[in-house]
Amino acid sequence: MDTLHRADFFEGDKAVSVLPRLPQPDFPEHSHDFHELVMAKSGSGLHYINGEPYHVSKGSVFYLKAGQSHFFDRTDGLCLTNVVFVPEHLQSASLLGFLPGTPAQDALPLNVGSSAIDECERLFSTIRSESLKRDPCAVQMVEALFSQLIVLLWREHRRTLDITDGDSRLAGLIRHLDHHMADEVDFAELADTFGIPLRTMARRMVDATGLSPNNYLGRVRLCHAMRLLVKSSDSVTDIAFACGFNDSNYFSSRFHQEIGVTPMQFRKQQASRAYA
Ligand code: RM4
Ligand code: NI
Repeated sequence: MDTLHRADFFEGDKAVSVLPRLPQPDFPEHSHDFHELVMAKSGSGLHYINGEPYHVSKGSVFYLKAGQSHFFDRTDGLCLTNVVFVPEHLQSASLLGFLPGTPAQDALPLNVGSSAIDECERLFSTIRSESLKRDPCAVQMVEALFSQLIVLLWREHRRTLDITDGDSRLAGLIRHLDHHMADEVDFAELADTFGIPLRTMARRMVDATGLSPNNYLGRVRLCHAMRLLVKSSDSVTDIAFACGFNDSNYFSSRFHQEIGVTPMQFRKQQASRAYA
């Protein structure tokens, strides 16, 4: 597997670099000797981090530390921006404590709302133009802007936990699906619980996740199934049930349709990958 090196991605003595991927082209699994914040702007796909799949769509933010491996799969118009940085070179590295845990620590990716995405975009383009400046203050400016980005993400993370906010009600519903994917899901009931009219829920789900409510639920279930196939030795039938499928054959055929291999083949592939 490739390791990307800091020498190839930073301007001068800058500790931060903004790399737009509009769209993200196919890129093989790799790790870095720097840290990478990935923020999706539009489209959707699967983001594998250390072999574990996560749904990615507008507003998903992932924090990858040096040494973690990742790649994207089943992308559909996925556009994102990478903010890469070298913590040892930052003067304000203590700020990094504000970033939520990485998926490897079992935290779900962070999600930010539309107005925060716009604010991030503005910061991205200022960081890019400052990166090209040669005066000594540009290094400070890039770091100051990067600090703003971290604070913005931290505040946004706190905001999405506040379920009285309109945007956050949808975020709450999505979080609920993420955590209760094994249960039978009644969308009308959920719409009611989260105070979102059923008619607008579907539209807002497509807007937020790039997928219809049912397809999103299917994706969360498949991602969980992939994790269980790799991490446990449970039977395919047990895994199907643990992920909310009540028919193991239906589960296997959906899995094949989405991932291109059967659950057992997937388990074998991943096992041989681990020893490669
Ligand atoms: C690639 C891809 C990778 C990133 C490099 C710098 O296109 O986005 O994740 O590490 O760029
Ligand atoms: Ni990368």
